[in-house]
Amino acid sequence: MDDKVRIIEIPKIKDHRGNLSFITNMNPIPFKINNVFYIYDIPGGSERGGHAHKKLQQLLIPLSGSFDVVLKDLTTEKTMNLNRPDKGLYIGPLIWREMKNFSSGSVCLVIASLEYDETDYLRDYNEFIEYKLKP
Ligand code: T46
Repeated sequence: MDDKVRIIEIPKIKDHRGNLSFITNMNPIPFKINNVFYIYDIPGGSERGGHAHKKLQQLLIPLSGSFDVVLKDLTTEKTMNLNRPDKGLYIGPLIWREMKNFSSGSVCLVIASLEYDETDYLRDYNEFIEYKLKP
């Protein structure tokens, strides 16, 4: 799973007025940006995700607060806690993700390589496994 999931450091301009971080196409992310969305006003105890993407790559950034991302491949599973707005989680294609334990007031920014397309989603775990095992 390691080549498809990793923390990417986002450039940070430190300043006595506060920090500024920036992302442009291909820097520091390895794809061209085609969709940007954010998840916010998340009620306590909510869980999101619960799917994989066939082709889409993305970077998840905890702009505020923190949350856990559970990542599953065919044989491996790991949980990553995201809590710094200058560290994003890159997730490549065909990785199952679940997002949980959102802290109060957390905001998750998602930068994605493709526009929203429901046919790119695998929302059933068994279907995800079958898709991965397909020759
Ligand atoms: C992902 C995680 C991290 C749109 O209409 N346009 C969009 O650009 C997106 C991303 C979603 N939608 C619609 C599709 C659903 O009717 O918004 C609704 C909620 O989407 P979903 O249940 O997939 O939300 P999450 O938070 O479970 O997943 C989202 C992204 O969909 C997904 O790509 O990896 O955030």
